[in-house]
Amino acid sequence: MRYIVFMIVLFLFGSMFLVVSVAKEVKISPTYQCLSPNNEFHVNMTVDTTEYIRGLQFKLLFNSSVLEALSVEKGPFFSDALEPPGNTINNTVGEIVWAYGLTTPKNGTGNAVKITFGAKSLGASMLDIQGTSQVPYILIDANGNPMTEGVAINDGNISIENCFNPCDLNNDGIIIHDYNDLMTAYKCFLGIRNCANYHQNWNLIKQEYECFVNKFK
Ligand SMILES: [Ca+2]
Repeated sequence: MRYIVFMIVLFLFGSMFLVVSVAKEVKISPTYQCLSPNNEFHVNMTVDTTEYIRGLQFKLLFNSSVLEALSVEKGPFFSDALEPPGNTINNTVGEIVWAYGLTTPKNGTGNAVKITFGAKSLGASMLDIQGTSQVPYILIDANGNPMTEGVAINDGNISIENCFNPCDLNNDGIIIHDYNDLMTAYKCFLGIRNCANYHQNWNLIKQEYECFVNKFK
């Protein structure tokens, strides 16, 4: 019996290690933003890797009739990264092709790239992260080779419209059980944030609570 328990524990630890050891992810955060036209906003490309990486190379596709890419900058996770020549923003086709190389390989989690967009007109755009012909899986390993094992890639979505939803104060598309909306309502109530009609308006706090528990009509 003890032996079986020991084997089960060993198996569980083993599978945990397996899950941890292969974790490699590149994602756009936040995953969803709703904005009004003529706004500038930014998204982060977040890297999460237990394996050491020496850089990344990606193509990001967007809807060029809705968005205009204004700049691509290093995020804090890539603060010591170098930029090879050949990085381009193409606002005609809606494509960013970019690469960064790290002087010292690193692992961990953080914002590697910050991309600023301008919202041109009403509509929607996916922020579709892809590999390039040189680096199909986006990340480059510590030896400078493209990682060919699966890297989880999570794209972003942008919606340009008249976004105000009384149940979605932080405009992230999450309406029910969003603690951040509750906190926003509370900050508006206290006057820490400047929000139309919210200051000391107890009815709006109650309304946000009804949104939170999905009882707002
Ligand atoms: Ca929300």
